[in-house]
Parts: sequence; structure tokens; C-alpha cells
Amino acid sequence: MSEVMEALYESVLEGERDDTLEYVQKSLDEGIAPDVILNKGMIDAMKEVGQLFEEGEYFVPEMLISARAMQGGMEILKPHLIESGIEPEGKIVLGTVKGDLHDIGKNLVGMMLEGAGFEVQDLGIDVAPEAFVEAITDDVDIIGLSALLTTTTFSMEATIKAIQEAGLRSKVKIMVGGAPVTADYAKKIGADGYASDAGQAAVLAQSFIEESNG
Ligand code: B1M
Repeated sequence: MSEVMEALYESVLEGERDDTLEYVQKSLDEGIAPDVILNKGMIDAMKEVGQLFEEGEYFVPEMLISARAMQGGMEILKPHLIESGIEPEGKIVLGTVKGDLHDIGKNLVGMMLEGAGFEVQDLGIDVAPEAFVEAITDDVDIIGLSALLTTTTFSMEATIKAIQEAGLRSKVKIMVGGAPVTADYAKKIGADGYASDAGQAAVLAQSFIEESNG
């Protein structure tokens, strides 16, 4: 890893937001590709944060300041990750499910979908099943559910059930993702698809639209 990327990684690990902003900009100035900056400089650092939390070295406040640093860096990267000027090719309602406050992955998914030409309605975090149901209007093609906790994957199932019970299941495709979610689990709870990362989420969403266009 180059010196600036190492410095970026450390800044996220230490939750030094100002340094993160500086090193993301420096990495871009040095011509490092935005997806490399994101994956190697920031997402890998967040993985180490999670590991340190598991080992009892980090606590919630440390996770939080690392998350703030990463979110700041993502704002600088955003225009470089998404291409502009594409006409919306579908609408997706996105949210982190009830009981879950993690939003970095969901925000990345939203950015990549925007980049792929989707209109994204972001319902935020801790979104109740009923709120997803209410958001399904005629122009909505896809519902995207994110969960980072093993416990909140059950909220995904509850959300799909609520959409079914409201008689709206055939109107939308449902995509799920997040660290504890698997393709098998997605199938089991009746989702239409699973994506392991933000790039895959955009590919999956596009395949849903192509399918519905025949
Ligand atoms: Co939390 N946390 N956290 N946390 N946190 C995890 C998830 C954990 C794995 C840490 C660990 O123990 N190693 C663990 C969960 C264990 C489990 O259930 N399996 C955990 C825990 C336990 C907790 C608390 C319970 C801690 C506590 O209070 N004791 C608590 C729960 C709060 C709640 O939600 N109710 C908690 C709180 C927090 C903070 C608030 C402090 C903070 C979140 C801040 C924020 O999001 N604004 C936080 C953080 C930062 C993490 C880690 C360190 C990093 C998460 C992250 O942002 N990753 C995380 C450890 C880890 O993940 N290794 C951890 C970077 C992000 C880009 O990746 O979110 O996986 P990710 O998203 C990816 C893919 O998963 C996918 O694409 C994304 C981009 O590639 N994806 C989708 C995500 N959503 C998708 C949707 C799709 C498709 C793909 O379609 C719709």
C-alpha cells in the first residue's frame, strides 16, 4: 500500500475525521482509483475496527468515531464513485431495517445505485416494516433492505411479510444485503435477490429492471 493509503487506513482506524478527509483527497490527487481508496483505505480499516471491537480493544464510541471518519471520506469520494447525467432507470426505496442503526453500507449501496441511474428514496435507519409498506407507490420498482446485526435479519423477514400482507408483494422486487445476510437466507425469507456489496447491488437492481422490461 502507498504511504498516503496507509495514512488513510490509520486515520479511519483511529477515527481522525479531518485526517481522513485530507488523505482521501490526497489519494485522489495521486490518481488512486476511487474504488481502491474505498475498499483498501476505508472498508478494510472498518473491518479491523470490527475485529478490535470483538477482541474487546475497541468499544462503541471508538466504532462510532471511525464510522464518522469513514462517512466524511465517503462524501468526498461520492462524486467520483457515481457517474452523473444518467436518466433514472427505475426507483428503489432503501433502508436499514427496524432495530438496526448501521448505515454506512446502506449509504454506499444508495450511491452505487444512483451511479447506475436509479432514483433512490432512502428511508434511513431503524425503519419499521410499515414504513417500507407505506413507501410503495406506483413508481417504486425495488425495495432494498440492509441489516448488519444477526438479530435484525429477522426484521427483514418481518418486512417482507408485511409487504406480502399488504397485497403489494407482486408490485416490487425485494433485494437484501448486509454482513450477516447470505443468498440462502435471502431465498428462505422470500426476497428476490441478495447482493454481497454495493457494486453487486447495482448489478442486481439493473437485472431486475431488465427482467421486468422483458
Ligand atoms: Co456495530 N456491529 N454495533 N456499530 N459495527 C458490527 C456490525 C459487528 C459485526 C461488530 C463486531 O462485533 N465484529 C457487530 C454485529 C455482530 C452480529 O450481530 N453479527 C456489531 C454490534 C454487536 C453492534 C452493537 C450491538 C454494539 C453494542 O451496542 N454493544 C451496536 C448495535 C446498534 C444497533 O444497530 N441497534 C452497534 C453499533 C455500531 C455503531 C453505531 C457504533 C457503528 C455504526 C455507525 C453507522 O453505521 N453510522 C458500528 C459500526 C461502525 C460497526 C462496524 C465496525 C462497521 C460496519 C460498517 O460500516 N462496515 C461493524 C463491523 C464489521 O462490519 N466488520 C459492526 C463498512 C460497510 C461499508 O460495510 O455495512 O457490511 P457493510 O456494507 C457492505 C455490505 O454488507 C453490503 O454492501 C456494503 C458495501 O459494500 N450491503 C448491502 C450492506 N447493506 C446492503 C444492502 C443491499 C445490498 C448490499 O441491498 C439492499
